[in-house]
Amino acid sequence: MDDKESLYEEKLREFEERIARGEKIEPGDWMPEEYRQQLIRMISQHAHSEIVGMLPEGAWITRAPNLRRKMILLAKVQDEAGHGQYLYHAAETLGATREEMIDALLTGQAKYSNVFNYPTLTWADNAVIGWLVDGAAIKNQTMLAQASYGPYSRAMVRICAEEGFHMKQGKEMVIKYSQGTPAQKAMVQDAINRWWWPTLMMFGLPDKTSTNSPTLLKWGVKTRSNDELRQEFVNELVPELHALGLSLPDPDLHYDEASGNWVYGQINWDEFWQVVRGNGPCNTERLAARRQAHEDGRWVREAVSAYAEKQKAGNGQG
Ligand code: FAQ
Repeated sequence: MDDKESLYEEKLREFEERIARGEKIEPGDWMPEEYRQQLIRMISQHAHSEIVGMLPEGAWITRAPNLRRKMILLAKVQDEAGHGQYLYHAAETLGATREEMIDALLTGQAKYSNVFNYPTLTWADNAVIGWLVDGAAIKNQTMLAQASYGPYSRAMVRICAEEGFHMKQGKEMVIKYSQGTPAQKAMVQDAINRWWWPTLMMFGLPDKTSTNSPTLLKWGVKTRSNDELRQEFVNELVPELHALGLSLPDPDLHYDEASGNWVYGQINWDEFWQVVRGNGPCNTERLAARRQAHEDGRWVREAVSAYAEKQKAGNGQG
């Protein structure tokens, strides 16, 4: 081993010891390049998911059934924009630029959560997104609040507090509609039937095929595996939905006494890859909406940078 290699090994050992002691890695601290790249990948995908995730529910703001629901939905969609901001900032601390990340999203190179490429066909979809999709997001993000990278973990703490409210408002609606008129019950059941499988896919690939998990687990970005979190989510949701007289679109779903798990059927990973690779029902529409929003905001970005330039020139003169 030459000097350069042994220095690297020494730094890596210190880095791993810090993580094992539960210390946070902060911007500017030494970190392996692979750790930095994994974090930029995951945090930027997460940020894009929050921003694209505003669209399916945002489409219902003008059609909310009453003022209370409209105010809640407005607040929720606005929260998601804030989450995107925290996360883009967290990725910037690792050296990624906002322009690069946004460019990757708008050119279709970046991934974002599969689940936001499905349409919201009825009002009940907002209820089910709140309970199921936000519920799945919280399960994952509560773990990520323990992540070894300080800025990501702190962003998660703030985000989870808001996601808790999102989940509760969705659950409240599902409970209400499941006990409402036959039409309301049918509407919420239909929404569950359409969102169940895409929600399970949100947790990522099965452990045996998840390419990124080993690195993320080794360096404390994730502390639990995709399958563990998915199973915990299923175990929590199934009895609660059944208690409301709602069913799940999985003929193989059954309770296994030995493991204490609700065992679910085969997830359609072919569909998942179709959606993630750009061929889902709404990918084109989602990216078109983001591109339009980016274009509409161009004058704001130009005005802000012109103002900043002017301030700089002014300061220079002073
Ligand atoms: N969708 O090796 P793995 C929300 C990709 S936020 C799309 O298993 P990993 C809030 C993956 O990127 C929801 N792509 O990946 C809200 C990788 O590709 P790459 C988002 C996926 O990273 C609620 C490849 O497959 N949450 O909902 C997905 O270990 C309501 C191999 O996969 C986060 O982003 C997927 N579901 O595990 C907003 C949390 N799964 O990059 C509005 C942070 C996998 O190698 C309304 N992220 N892929 O080319 C994570 O925890 C992880 O990144 C996972 C995936 C669990 C998403």
